Amino acid sequence: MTDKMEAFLKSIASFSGDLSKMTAPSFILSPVSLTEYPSYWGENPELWKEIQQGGSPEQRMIAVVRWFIATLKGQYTARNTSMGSEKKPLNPILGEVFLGAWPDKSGRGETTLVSEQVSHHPPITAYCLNNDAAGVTVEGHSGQKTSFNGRSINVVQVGHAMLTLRRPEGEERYLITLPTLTIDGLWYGSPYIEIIDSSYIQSSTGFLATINYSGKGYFTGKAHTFNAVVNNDKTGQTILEAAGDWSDVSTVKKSAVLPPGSIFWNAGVVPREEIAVKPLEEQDACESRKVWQHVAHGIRTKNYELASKDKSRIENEQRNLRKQREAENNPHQLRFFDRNPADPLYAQLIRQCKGHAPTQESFRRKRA
Ligand code: HC3
Repeated sequence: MTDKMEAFLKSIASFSGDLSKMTAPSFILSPVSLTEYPSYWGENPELWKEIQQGGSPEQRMIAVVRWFIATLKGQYTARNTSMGSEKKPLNPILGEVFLGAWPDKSGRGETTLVSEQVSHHPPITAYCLNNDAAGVTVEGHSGQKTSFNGRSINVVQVGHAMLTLRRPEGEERYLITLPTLTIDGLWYGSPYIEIIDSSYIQSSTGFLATINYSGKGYFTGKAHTFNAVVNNDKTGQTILEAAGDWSDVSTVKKSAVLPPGSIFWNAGVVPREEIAVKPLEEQDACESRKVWQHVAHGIRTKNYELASKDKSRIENEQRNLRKQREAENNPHQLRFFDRNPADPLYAQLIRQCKGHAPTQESFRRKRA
């Protein structure tokens, strides 16, 4: 381990609060802002069509669970694949936005993403993905509470996602809670994520998916393992049990709808589709890649002096803007989202997700 890494670990050990604000060694820095991360929810657009095509509430619930499992590979392993290890993302500024889309292909329709930094302290990103052809919208927000236990970082995710499926007979909702992560491999200078504990998907159609995660421990265990059980709320009947590796292959263990032993999801054969974003010249000043263009360039070209100089410039401008707003009693206005301190839809569905600490508020895309 390098001296820099050792110094970094010592500083994490004595740090309490928001890890995203910590100075990390240069080799751990990512040129990507956290406002871009909601795009991981949209990288399998074909699966949205399949949700809508499900012929019964059971089939649609199973299709939602499959889509959710499919997103995990991108969410939690993408930086390892593209940059060699988990990295520290850029900490978005208040009002920073990330906009993009996955184009229409073979009639599946266009999927759009709007993501906005709705809070800086604590950092919270709100997002909305939409596909009119599939009749699917995913809205949510994401924040983190981090702690260090001497060996790994524990990240409790604050927030949730809500998938809305527009059907001829009315809307169906699927509340998705977010799993807890650990960041291991720090002592080897090669951080990676494992997902632990449980997360849930509760549908308004009366099904609860309980997804248990385990990973590669210090001595034993298999990386990226999950077991998902979907039960009917009223009858308690299990309509699906699926298990395997969320970043690779999983199979159906038990189901009233799918053949036991069949592949549930094979992350190895379906490539993740990256979002398309406007060229820099066409982006406005608040768009993420525009805000961070010099910092990102500095990190990519290992010009850390440039990166750090421009990062300080951005942070100073933010500090001044904050002071000015306070002095003028002119609070920041959200651009694309409404903050909803008590969402009744969320309150109704979260009750079923036993054991999950509820987050109070939600963010919904402003309607035109
Ligand atoms: C913990 C994390 C920031 C949050 C990232 C989240 C939870 C954001 C929402 C996405 O849907 C999923 C996701 C994936 C990765 C999570 C990041 C991993 C590392 C980063 C820390 C703040 C960085 C600090 C740790 C270290 C040592 C790598 O620098």
